[in-house]
Amino acid sequence: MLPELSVGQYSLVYNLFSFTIAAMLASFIFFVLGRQQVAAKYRGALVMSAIVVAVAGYHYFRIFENWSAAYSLQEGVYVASGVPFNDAYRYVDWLLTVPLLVAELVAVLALARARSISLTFRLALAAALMVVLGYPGEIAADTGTRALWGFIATLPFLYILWVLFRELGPAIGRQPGEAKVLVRNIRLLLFATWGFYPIVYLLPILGVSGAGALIAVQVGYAIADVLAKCGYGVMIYAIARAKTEAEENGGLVAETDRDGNRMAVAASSN
Ligand SMILES: *C/C=C(C)/C=C/C=C(C)/C=C/C1=C(C)CCCC1(C)C
Repeated sequence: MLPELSVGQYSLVYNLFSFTIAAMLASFIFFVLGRQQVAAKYRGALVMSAIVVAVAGYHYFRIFENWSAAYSLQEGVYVASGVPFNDAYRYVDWLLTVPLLVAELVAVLALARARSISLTFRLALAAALMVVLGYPGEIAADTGTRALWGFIATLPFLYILWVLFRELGPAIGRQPGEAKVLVRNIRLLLFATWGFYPIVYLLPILGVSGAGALIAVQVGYAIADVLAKCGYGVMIYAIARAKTEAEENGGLVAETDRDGNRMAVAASSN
C-alpha cells in the first residue's frame, strides 16, 4: 500500500519525473545529431545511446502517468487512489537499456572484432540476467525471497564489474591520450550509478519503509537514471570525439597487439 504524502513530497517526485522525461528527450536529440561529429566506426555507440534514452524516456512517461494516477489529493494531502504503482516499468526498461549501455562502452573502445563480439555478448547477457533474476525478489512479499533473488542477481553484477575493471583494464590502458582518461572516468560513473540500484533494492530488507523511503527511492532512481543514461551517453560521445580527433590529426596508425586489440599508436609524436 502506498503511504500518504505531503504536497511537497508528492510534487518533488512529480517534478523530477517530468525533468527526467525532458532530459531523456534532449539527450536523444543530442545523440542523434552528435553522430555527425564522430568517425563512422563510433556511430553505432551513439545510435545505442539514442535508443537507450528513447526507451527510458518512454518508460518515464508511463511511470509519470502512473504516479499521477496512483495518488489523489484529499484535504491537502496525497492519499493512495487504489491504482497500484507499477514497478514492472523499471524492470522492463532495465532489461532493454542495461545490455545496451554495456554494449555502447565496448563499441566505443573499437577493439578487434572477435574480442568486441565476445565482450558484448558476455556483458549484455550478464546485464540481462541480473535484471531478470532481480525481478522475482522485487515483487516478492517476504524479505527472505527478496534477499535470495537479490543475492543471485548480484553474481552477474559482480561479473560485469570484474570484466570492466580487470579484463578490460589493459585494453583501456591502450586507448589514445584523452580517451584513456575519459574511459576510466566513464567506468567510475558506471560503478557509482549502477551501485545505487542494489542499495535501493536492499532497503525493504533493512526494514526501511514509509513515505520517506518511497520518496528517497523514486528520487534516487530518477537521478541515477539520468546520470547512467544521459550523462553516460554524453561521455560516450566525448570518448568518440576524442578518438576521432586523435585519429584525424595525429597521423595515427592502427595496430594490433598480442591480445588482438586494435590500438592507435602515434606514428610520430609531437
Ligand atoms: C538505466 C538503468 C540502469 C543502469 C539500471 C541498473 C540496474 C542495476 C545495476 C540493478 C542491479 C540489481 C542488483 C545488482 C541486485 C538486486 C537486483 C537489481 C536488479 C536491483
